[in-house]
Amino acid sequence: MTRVGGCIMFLAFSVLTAYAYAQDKLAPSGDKVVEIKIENLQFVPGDISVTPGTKVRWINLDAVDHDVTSGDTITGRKARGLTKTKFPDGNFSSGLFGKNGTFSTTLDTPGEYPYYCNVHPFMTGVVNVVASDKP
Ligand SMILES: [Cu+2]
Repeated sequence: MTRVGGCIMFLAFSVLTAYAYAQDKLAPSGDKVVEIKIENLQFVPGDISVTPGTKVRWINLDAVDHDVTSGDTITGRKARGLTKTKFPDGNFSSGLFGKNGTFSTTLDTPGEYPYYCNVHPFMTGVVNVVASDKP
């Protein structure tokens, strides 16, 4: 290797190292992401527990559009005769997203966050935000 070549290699290594360091700085330590898949008209897993500040990301693997709306629904036999069966609580609402689309939200306050899909109200899930490391 020539001396110039070695210098260029060293420079490239330095720049890459600095870049990696800068990238690392952008993501605060403890920045966690948990993914929930939407597949076959189901949220998978449908019930998860995360620590406060975790980013929860839903990814739609179905060919049809879905959304993620926090709140509760009443479905099936229990819904008969009811004029209102969806009860959004306003914590989060994704709007429709299609195949391979994602929606993310970060929940900082411990609690139970039920959610559903507006198009398919039988699709429900819950995110439990618990302060402990071991839910
Ligand atoms: Cu849906």
